[in-house]
Amino acid sequence: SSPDSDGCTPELEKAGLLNKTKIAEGGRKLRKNWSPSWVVLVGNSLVFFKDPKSQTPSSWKPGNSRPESSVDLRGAQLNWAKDLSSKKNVFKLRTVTGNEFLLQSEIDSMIREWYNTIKNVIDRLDRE
Ligand code: I3P
Repeated sequence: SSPDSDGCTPELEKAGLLNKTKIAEGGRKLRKNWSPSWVVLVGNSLVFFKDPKSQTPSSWKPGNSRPESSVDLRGAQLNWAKDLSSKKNVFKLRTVTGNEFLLQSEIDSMIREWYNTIKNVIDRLDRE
């Protein structure tokens, strides 16, 4: 069980390296700029870290290093996005605020795991 037995620190659910590009900000389309991102799913948020060098367990503990950005999954939409990229294994995450991200991995099993894990969080929040 977690050392945080008071439940005040959200559970770390998943972390890994994915290719990421933001394609819209507040509904306004952005130019794609793919880059590797260290992605951490913690509580109701997907948190993006820029520096792939800081991939140690201590560095992605909440609060230990500064995220590049983070996404609130409440009300978010998740869809496979075959038609939005020439790359394989791409899904799109759209926030309630109209920010859109594409996430991608060359590893089929990895992208499927991320899709399923994020989907589960969104569905759980929808039921609350
Ligand atoms: C884009 C770049 C992206 C590509 C995008 C291009 O060109 O090659 O990798 O997206 O395709 O426009 P640039 O570097 O000149 O901005 P994918 O790799 O996801 O296909 P798109 O315009 O069809 O989205």
